[in-house]
Amino acid sequence: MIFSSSRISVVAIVVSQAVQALGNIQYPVGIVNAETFGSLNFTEIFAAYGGDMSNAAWARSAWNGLTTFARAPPLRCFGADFETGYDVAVLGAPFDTATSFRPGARFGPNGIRQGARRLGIDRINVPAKIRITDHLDVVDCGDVPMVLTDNKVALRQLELANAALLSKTSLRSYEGKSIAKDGQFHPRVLTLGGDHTITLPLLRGVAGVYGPVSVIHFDSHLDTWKPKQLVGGPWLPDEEIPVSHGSYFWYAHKEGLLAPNHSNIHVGIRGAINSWQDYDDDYAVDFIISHAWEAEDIGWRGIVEKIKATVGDNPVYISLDIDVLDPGVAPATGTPEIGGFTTREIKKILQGLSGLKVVGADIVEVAPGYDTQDEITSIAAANIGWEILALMAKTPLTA
Ligand SMILES: [Mn+2]
Repeated sequence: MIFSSSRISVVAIVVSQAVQALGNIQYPVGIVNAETFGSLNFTEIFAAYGGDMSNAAWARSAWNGLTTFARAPPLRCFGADFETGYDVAVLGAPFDTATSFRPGARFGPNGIRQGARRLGIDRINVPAKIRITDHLDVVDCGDVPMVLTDNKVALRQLELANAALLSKTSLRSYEGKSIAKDGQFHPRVLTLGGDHTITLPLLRGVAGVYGPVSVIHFDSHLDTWKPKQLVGGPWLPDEEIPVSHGSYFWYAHKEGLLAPNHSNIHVGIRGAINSWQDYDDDYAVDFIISHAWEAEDIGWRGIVEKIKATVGDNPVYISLDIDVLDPGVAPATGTPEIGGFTTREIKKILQGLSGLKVVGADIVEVAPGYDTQDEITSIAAANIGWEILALMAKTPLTA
């Protein structure tokens, strides 16, 4: 930051007056005076106290500095730092104008970052027995600027930003062949939403790089509704009905982004439906369903087995709606449903997915405005992101 010289002189006079007023009283911390003020070198001063003034160190503390996801280094991925290499990009998608009930998920990215302040990408995940930074260079790219006035344009902005990150080669490469269509190793993206509509442009990105992906969709709702079914509305004959946070998977299937033969799975489903036809329509877009009550009926082990049997050896995309958790542990979301997973259950299920080739992931529908004062939802969402990074760290994308 550059101060004008007149501002510096005004400040200098104020300091000088303060020094005079204090007279001979020696305050142990009073080291700035009119003589020293002009030559203060803040970089040197902080270095003497063990301060690292690099960009990477900016976000390395739990309670001061810049707030990034799990203290990942901040990076201008679309600007000055475009050439810098990394393995995983955390990306914010502040968008909530396609929700059917409570809006507010545009504040999700920074809510989740705030919830992640006590996490660290360089801290050890004890049950997973892994330190993410031993295996991956993770950066926080900040948020995609998404316009507030036109969903189509906003989603296109995200699609372009995501594709820009995926088009790079990752910092690390591995023995053997990559599962990417071009045989190269590309960065993976963990996106912080945003309402669930953002998953459509994100799936376009990974399907472009890896081909159709098996989606593991954690949610209380199916999100495979046909566009018209969800919104009804005033559409003219043949008019295109905009995508929403309940229909994006229908579009994804239509675009060929999902792996075929029912190799996609919803986990934690419990929302009410309008007709049993909804379940038939869901099956028609290549998903199978694991309901929330299976946590009791077959337990986390049974759910993990079901997921693994569904996705096989396919490239996997994890899309997690925070409403998969019970509103008792994650109330700050657009369409809460009682009877959801506990945070302990979701951690066991995610840790059970070790070995899957996770090509990308998103955490969506966190609307911090409805959160408790102690940020319970943001903390849950952040920890889920940290578990997903551990899965990425465990399994490189080799064929
Ligand atoms: Mn959803």
